[in-house]
Amino acid sequence: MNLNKYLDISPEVACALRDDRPVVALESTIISHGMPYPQNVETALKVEQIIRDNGAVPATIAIIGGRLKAGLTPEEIEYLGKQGSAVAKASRRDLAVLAARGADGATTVTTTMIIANMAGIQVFATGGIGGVHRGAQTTMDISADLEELAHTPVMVVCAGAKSILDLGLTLEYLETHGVPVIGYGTDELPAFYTRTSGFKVDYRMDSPEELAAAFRTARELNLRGGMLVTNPIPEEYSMDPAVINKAIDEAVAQAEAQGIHGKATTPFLLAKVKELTGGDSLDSNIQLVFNNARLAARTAVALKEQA
Ligand code: PSU
Ligand code: MN
Repeated sequence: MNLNKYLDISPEVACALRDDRPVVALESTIISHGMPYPQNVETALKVEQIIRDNGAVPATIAIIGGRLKAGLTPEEIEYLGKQGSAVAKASRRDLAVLAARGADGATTVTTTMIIANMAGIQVFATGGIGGVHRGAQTTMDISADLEELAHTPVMVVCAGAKSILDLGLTLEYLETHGVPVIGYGTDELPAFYTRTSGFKVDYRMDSPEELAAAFRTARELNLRGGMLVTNPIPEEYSMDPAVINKAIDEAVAQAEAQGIHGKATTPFLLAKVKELTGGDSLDSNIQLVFNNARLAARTAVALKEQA
């Protein structure tokens, strides 16, 4: 366990790490910027329960009062959820400034990976990752999440990426940077709300044991970087591609018309898509996070069993 001066590991998470028991990291931007209150808090707490039910200890990650937190109390989760987008969305470039100022920050996939790795947590569950945005050929808008996956040895279990992004370019970027993209029970990259995207993943795997073995081998080979596990949304919650893609195209057009850029782009697009599809996309979003939490917990358990 790492005793970083800025890092606070909750007693429960510290105890699990000390005993070499499975732990799963969870991000907090999905709470503050990814879903409305109170569904965000309800979802975050339920996700923690699902991880426990599947044999692992949850560690929700955030920056609170400048402290890098691995493991939040329910009160801290409630606080972040209520604050919503008033909390800074913290990526790699924000981490030191927020910590130095004693400020709060909701961690993205990037900063959740960084803090998980500092704490000694290897598996992380979320909804969707950031990626290469449509039009990145000229805007150069590429999420820091991809760079982090290239460098930090954490397995990220997600439901693929939303087609607010250019999924083809996202895969190209990951290939260049040496990040394996695994499809769980599928050969195709899932597109968050839908199980298919038309793009192939690098490898298909069908059990938590298989995921754990690949990740463990990467560590034994001393390879830097993480592994991206893409887990399709359960069939019964998947959305009609025509409906969701129409909403996404509309959201992207509005972002462009309003000149939205930088860190505001992804939260803007997420909120617009939600607005345009009513509650349906929120329901799907919540269910796929639950599904990823289950797989991440089982994989964290398998990793410890193989150790
Ligand atoms: N995509 C989603 N839901 C999310 C995010 C992305 O479908 O909640 C959040 C995650 O925290 C992700 C971040 O790490 O947005 C990426 O932001 P950006 O594109 O600005 O790097
Ligand atoms: Mn960006």
